[in-house]
Amino acid sequence: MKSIITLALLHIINISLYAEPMINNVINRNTTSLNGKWNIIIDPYDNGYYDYRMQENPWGFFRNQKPTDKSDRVEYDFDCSETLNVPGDWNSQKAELLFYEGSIWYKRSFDYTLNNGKRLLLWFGAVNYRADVYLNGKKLGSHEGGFTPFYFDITSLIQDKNNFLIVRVNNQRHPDGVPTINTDWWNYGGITRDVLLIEEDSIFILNYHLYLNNQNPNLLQGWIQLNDKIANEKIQIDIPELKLSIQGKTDENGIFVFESNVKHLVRWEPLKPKLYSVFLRHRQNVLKDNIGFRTITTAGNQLLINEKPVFLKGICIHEEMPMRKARANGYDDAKVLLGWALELGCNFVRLAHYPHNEYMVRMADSMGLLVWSEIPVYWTIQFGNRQTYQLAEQMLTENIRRDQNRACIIIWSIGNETPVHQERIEFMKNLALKARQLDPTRLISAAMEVHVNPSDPFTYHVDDPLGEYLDVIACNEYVGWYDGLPAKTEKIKWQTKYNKPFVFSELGAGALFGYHGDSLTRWTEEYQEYFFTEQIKMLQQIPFLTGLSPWVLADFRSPRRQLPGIQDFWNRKGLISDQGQRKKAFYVLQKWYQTIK
Ligand code: GCB
Repeated sequence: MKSIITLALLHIINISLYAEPMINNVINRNTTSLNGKWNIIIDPYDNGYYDYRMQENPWGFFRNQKPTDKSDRVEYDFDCSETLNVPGDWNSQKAELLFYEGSIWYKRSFDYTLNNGKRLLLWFGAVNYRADVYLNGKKLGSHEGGFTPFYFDITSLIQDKNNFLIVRVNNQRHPDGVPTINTDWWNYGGITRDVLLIEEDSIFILNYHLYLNNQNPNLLQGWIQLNDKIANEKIQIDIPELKLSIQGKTDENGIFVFESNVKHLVRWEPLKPKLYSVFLRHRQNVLKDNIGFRTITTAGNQLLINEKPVFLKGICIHEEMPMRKARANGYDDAKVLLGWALELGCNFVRLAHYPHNEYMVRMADSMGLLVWSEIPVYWTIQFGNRQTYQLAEQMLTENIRRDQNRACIIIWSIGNETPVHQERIEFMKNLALKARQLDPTRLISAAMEVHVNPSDPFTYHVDDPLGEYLDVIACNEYVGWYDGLPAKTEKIKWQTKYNKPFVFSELGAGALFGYHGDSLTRWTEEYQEYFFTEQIKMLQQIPFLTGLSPWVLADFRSPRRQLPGIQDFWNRKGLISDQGQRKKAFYVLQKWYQTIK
């Protein structure tokens, strides 16, 4: 509870920090889609980018012009080149791109008539990993990070006809990247989420956050930010179902900060989600959103939603459609993945290990599934590198600013399994502080490691010093898979020095669907079933346990997982197979979850 109060104070002090130019709720804005087939040039040597003869105009040779002088590259022509679907990863679209890590140039032409006084933004839902964007021969900028949105203001460049948009997409892994070289998921490259043109007035509502005060559920609070620091602009918030209308004016930062008492509000609850239509008015424009309101607090190891303790019956999910062997995107995919979680009996999902697409979060909001949202600070990134830190902080900011109005999200996770040492503590501590500053209304966590003293091998401690800076203590454990056999769980005693909610953010074992044997034969469904049976017995003995999210909902693609005939580039810890079949362990967990109220 204490930490939440501190957060509220921080919020008051830092209100003027809401200055990052990040747009939200693009789904409900006036947009034109640039999705569809884009022409591509596969450029494994990055000739389009690095050429000492073309320093001044690296993009130039891809312009769709007749060669006019010797500097034009006659070998390349977008118009007769192949195409790829946008949104979409390239790996699943062409067999020869399955393992491709390098650059692909994407091109799309379009017409657009922009009326006087309007503003046009070019918005990308996500590009993995790096994007360099050029419009009509001018470089707009670059973006690093594969799972969050970004945009450019193209008002001054747009022309009525034949706009020529080029994006160099590069998915090479880098030691100083986030994530770094080594992960356990497929490095899907491409323009993996929507590309939209957003038309707005020159002054418009850029971003906002509406929430209930965690200590006083009758108090609605928040802020609305314009795209410019303009004072005295009238803002009105309407929630017709509550007969609520709040009016006010922006301050010198272009921000309207408000609070208002609310009566008879039906709160958003897990599995009973109530969303309100909210209308934000500025001048003659109205921006609509569907927002749920709830409180979240902690007391000792309890996690309370609307003052009621909740046990997190969770599952981890990768953003992948196993049957399509492709990145998941859109409402249909979200419905399948989250539908599986509901069938399993979950009230909670951990969206691992990076921000999932916005459809996923909106679907969780309307299904009533609580969400753990994470950034890809994973394993051994360069904790001592300032630029790497900046990158992680940028991803955190982009993630929070996109999703802060989704009631389903209760936890911002700042990373997964990061080794304990001083540089890393500094790095993670700063991320935790940043997350609180950006959103003082939610809990902060990270999936940490377990610590065992050789002198006492069966007492497992969760005592990572990072825990001081977190609201929820979470750790991954693999007793019975990487760590002994399933029966080892009987001997383990769990201890944590933190009096905070305690969650197992992962536990799991591999099994190939349809492979049967006895319960001690690895990779069989029976082993995985036995693993879950033993784990559940252990979990039931931990009085301070607040929840879990086993690893993982469905089998997922990973280059690390090669065992022929069993893995074949799939991590097999899914409770559901790559063809969507439920493995035996699925029913073990389902049965347990059904008994927990
Ligand atoms: C972990 C990682 C997860 C892996 C999993 C595994 O601890 O957090 O990304 O996929 O283990 O299967 O080993």
